[in-house]
Amino acid sequence: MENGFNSWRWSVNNTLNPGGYQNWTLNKPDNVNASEHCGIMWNGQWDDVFCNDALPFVCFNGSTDPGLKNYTFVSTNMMWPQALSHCRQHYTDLAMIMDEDENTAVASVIPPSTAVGVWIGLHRNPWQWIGSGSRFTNWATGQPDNNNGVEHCAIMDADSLWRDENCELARPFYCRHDFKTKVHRIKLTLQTGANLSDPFVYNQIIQQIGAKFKDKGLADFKLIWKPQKV
Ligand SMILES: [Ca+2]
Ligand SMILES: [Ca+2]
Repeated sequence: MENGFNSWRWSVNNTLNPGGYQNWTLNKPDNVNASEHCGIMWNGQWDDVFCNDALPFVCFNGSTDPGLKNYTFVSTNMMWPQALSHCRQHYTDLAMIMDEDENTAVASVIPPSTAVGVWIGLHRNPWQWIGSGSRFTNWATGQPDNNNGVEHCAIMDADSLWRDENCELARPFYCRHDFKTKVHRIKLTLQTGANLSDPFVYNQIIQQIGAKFKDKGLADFKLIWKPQKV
């Protein structure tokens, strides 16, 4: 539950626990096969597992403040995203746990006969672009695999495909440069009998105006023309 942008957080407010309480099983979370991004309670402690596993879950009604939650066990097996929707539809959200008392309260609503882990509201976004909300990915087959549990940064190979790698390896890198775009509007009056809505005529005029711009030494521009009848 660190402050990193892809750290574990609670679904109800998508934020970290300000009090810092956590109750992971020893050596968890371990993100096996780089595919464990949702949290369960198992024997009163937490583990990260595959979000598409179908499991029972615990919802809560109440406030995000400690001690103000009523927990409810739902025995229907669902994947984490469906369990989240169910809790939000019928209760406040998937279980949020702020301290030891709340952890005990969640554990106490899970029937002792439950032989599997139980979803709680823990989740994380494993990969994010720094400084961008882009969701585009281009992973190589089998990647990311978090090999040896230490691959938390991404590289692009000569085949343009991505692989997760150890962040401490020294490698060449790409930087990002944002180009500023300027928009200019020019009003032209044409006297012509041609049909200006004809795509052929449209392209002819764009090409001729573009050629004039190039004659004047302009290199990087895009022309858009909107005919208006007078
Ligand atoms: Ca795990
Ligand atoms: Ca890898």
